[in-house]
Amino acid sequence: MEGTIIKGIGGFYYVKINNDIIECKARGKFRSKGLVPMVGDNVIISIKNDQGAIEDICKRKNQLIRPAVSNVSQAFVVFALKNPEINLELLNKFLLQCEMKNIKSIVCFNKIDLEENFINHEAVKMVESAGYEYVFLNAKKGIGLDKIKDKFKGNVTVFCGPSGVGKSTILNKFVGTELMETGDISEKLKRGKHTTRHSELIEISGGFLVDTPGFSTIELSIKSKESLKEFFPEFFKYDSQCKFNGCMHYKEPGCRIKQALDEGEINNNRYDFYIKTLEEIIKGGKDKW
Ligand SMILES: Nc1nc2c(ncn2[C@@H]2O[C@H](COP(=O)(O)OP(=O)(O)OP(=O)(O)O)[C@@H](O)[C@H]2O)c(=O)[nH]1
Ligand SMILES: [Mg+2]
Ligand SMILES: [Zn+2]
Repeated sequence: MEGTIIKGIGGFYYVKINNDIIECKARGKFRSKGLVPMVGDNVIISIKNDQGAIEDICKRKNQLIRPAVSNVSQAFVVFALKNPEINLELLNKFLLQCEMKNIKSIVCFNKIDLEENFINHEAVKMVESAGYEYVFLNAKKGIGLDKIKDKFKGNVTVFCGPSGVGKSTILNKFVGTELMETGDISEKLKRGKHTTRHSELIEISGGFLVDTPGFSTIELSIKSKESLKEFFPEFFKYDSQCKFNGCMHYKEPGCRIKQALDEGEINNNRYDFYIKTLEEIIKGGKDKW
């Protein structure tokens, strides 16, 4: 039987199969291979005397470290239009991280109540120009959340973004309890900040939601400077149109991407971020921000 690990506690894994949740132990053979089952894994299990056993782990599509979840298909990248101000570079880092992990990203611009002219915000123009989906939210009032809910079906979804933007507020609305501490509460309960919580998958609208926000720290794991451009989807339509094969859209003459930049087809902030990241890779040794 095949199912999905939705929770792991003290050596037990809880595997969801259709409408059942089966408590399973992992077989010893995983340990010897250095493979540990994780939340999100699709697994083959057997059941004997009411005790489930994980027999095999299906190949992972991807793997996040914080939270430790595999097979994430979709990320809502949350930023607040104000309080805190959007850091465009950081937003691009989140988008790049999702591309590298093969996760579809949808940007959530939260706190629209604090920014009158939010539609013309620099960040919105940038995200639009790069071709990413985005939604506007007022999480506190629950405005726009239905647009997110529609997208859960068939996905394993994670929320990510910097501190204070409203991730816990949004998750609370979906999970329906005060499971996630919001900023207001954690002020009062400082010691709660260090309690380790294991992530769980929660079934919502025909999909799974990771119940803790993901990667506020970002790992950059690009194998070569040549592959960076593959993670900028707005470059794709100019594929093979540069003068030189293998053009890195950097200092090469006859670059179609730089032409598109001059013509305003490619967003300045996106290109600047691409070059900055490329230079960091060229300088070498940088595998973390
Ligand atoms: N004005 C306004 N405030 C909001 C909105 N959504 C959330 N907030 C407030 O923003 C603050 C931070 O929200 P959180 O949900 O704790 O943010 P977070 O992203 O979980 O932050 P970390 O846990 O530090 O990563 C809280 O005081 C929320 O009440 C919104 O749409 N408008
Ligand atoms: Mg939070
Ligand atoms: Zn080029």
